[in-house]
Amino acid sequence: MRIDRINVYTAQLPVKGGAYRMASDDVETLDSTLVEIVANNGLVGWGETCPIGPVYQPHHALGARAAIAEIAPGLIGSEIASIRRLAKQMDERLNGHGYAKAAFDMAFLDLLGLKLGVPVSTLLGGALTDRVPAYYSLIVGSPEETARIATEKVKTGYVRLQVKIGGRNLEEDVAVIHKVWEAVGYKARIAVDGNRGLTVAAAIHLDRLCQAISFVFEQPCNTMDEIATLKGRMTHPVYLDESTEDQNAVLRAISLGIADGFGFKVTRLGGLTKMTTVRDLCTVRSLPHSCDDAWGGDIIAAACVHLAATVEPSRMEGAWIAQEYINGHFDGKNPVIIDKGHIAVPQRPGLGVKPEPGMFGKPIAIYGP
Ligand code: 0XW
Ligand code: MG
Repeated sequence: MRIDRINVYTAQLPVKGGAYRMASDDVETLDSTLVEIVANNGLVGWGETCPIGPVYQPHHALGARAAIAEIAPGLIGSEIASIRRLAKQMDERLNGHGYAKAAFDMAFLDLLGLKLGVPVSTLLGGALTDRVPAYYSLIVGSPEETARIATEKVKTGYVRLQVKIGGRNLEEDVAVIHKVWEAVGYKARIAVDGNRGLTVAAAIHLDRLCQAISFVFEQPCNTMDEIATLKGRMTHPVYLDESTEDQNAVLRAISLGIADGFGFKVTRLGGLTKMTTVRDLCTVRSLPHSCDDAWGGDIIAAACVHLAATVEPSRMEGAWIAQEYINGHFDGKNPVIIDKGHIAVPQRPGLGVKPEPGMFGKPIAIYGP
C-alpha cells in the first residue's frame, strides 16, 4: 500500500455558546487542518491537527500548514507499512513541528488499520476497555455560574471536571474553587487548571487558601522551571499540561519528580505513536494522565479515544474532546460522542470515522503525481 496523493483541507470550528475562556487566551473559532491520504489500493486515511489559537502553546494553524507543505511531497510513493520508517522520513524533511507530523501519523495508522481490518487502538498496543471517561472543562467564569454548570454536568454522568482559573484576581479563583467543591464535592474528581497563568507566589497562595479541597493543580505556572520550584511546597498534586512539549519534556518532568500526573495532548506530543512512549513511561511510574487534544473535530476525537482505551483505566484521567463546544460532526453516521460523560471506543477498522464526502470543500493543497 503506497501513498498516491495527499489532499489538505481546512475546517473552521466556531465555539458553541461564545468564547472559550482560559487564563492565557479567549478563543472563538478554531482553524483545523486535515490531511487525506489516498493510497494506491483505493483506501483513504485521515489525520487532523487543530491548535487552540496561536497563544495557548507554540503552535498555530498556518505553522501546521507550512510544515505539511515541507513534509507532504516527500511522502508521495512511500510504502505504508512501517510507521517508524515514515516518522524517520518526515524527520528527514523537517526538524520538529510534531503537531503537524501528528496529522500524518494519524492518517498512516488509519490506513494501516483499514488494511489490516483492526481498530487503531489495536495498533497502539491493544485496548483495555471499550468505553473511556471524558471530562468536562469549565471555562473561566463566575463562582455561581461555574458551580451551576458543574452540578449539571455531574448529573449527566461526568466523573471528572476541569475548572479553569487564572488571568484575574486570586480572590475570584479561590471563590470559584470553593463553590464548585460545595456543589459537587466527591461526586467528581476535580482538576484546577491555571493554563500557565499564575505566578509561583499566586500558586502557593491558592494552594493554601483551598487546602481542605480535593483537587489536582494543572499547569499553574508558565514554565516547567517555575513549576519545579513548587516541589515540596504544595498540598495539592501538580500536573503538567502545556509544559509537555515533547517526549523529552515528559521524561525530564518524571525524572525530576515534579509532576504527579499529566494532561497530554496527542498532537503536541507529535502524534499517537509518540504518545505510546509517554503512556508507557507513565505506566512505569503509576502516573495518571489524560489523552486529549487542544481542539479538533471527529478525527482528533477518535485518535484521543483510541489511545485512551489503551491506558490502564485506574490511571486514565479522561479523554477531553471538543464535542461540547462544537456544532455537528465530521462523520454524521459514526460520530465520536460523549454519552453520560463517557465515550464508546470505535470498533471499526482504522480510526472508525470518515468525514462526509465534500464537506471541507476544495483542498487547499494537493500533493501527488
Ligand atoms: C481542556 N483542554 C484540553 C481543552 C483546551 O485545549 C484547553 C485544554 C487544557 O487542559 O488546557
Ligand atoms: Mg490544561
